[in-house]
Amino acid sequence: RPKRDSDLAVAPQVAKPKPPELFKVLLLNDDYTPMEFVVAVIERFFSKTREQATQIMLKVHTEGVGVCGVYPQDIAETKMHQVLESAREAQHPLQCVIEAA
Ligand code: TYC
Repeated sequence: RPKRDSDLAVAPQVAKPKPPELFKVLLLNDDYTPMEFVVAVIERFFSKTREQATQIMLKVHTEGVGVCGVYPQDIAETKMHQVLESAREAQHPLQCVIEAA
């Protein structure tokens, strides 16, 4: 039979944007970092109010770990690095990690 345009057709490329993978940014407790420093870090880098930041800090202090926020991977990594650099600068042992949400 005669060639038709449709003989060459391929599956149309349909854009299917996936929502980004999300990561939790966690703070870990230690015996030395001042509570006030932890609260200030949570306010500054996770856009929390002083009241919210204090609640998160106290959860970390009593339970050992707490979630500061949930973000796409690149943003979560940036926030973790900002926390670690701020702690290093102030010579506090505060630890921050990310974990798949
Ligand atoms: N445990 C610390 C203290 O008693 C306070 C603290 C809270 C440290 C949260 C780290 O992620 C942390 N000074």
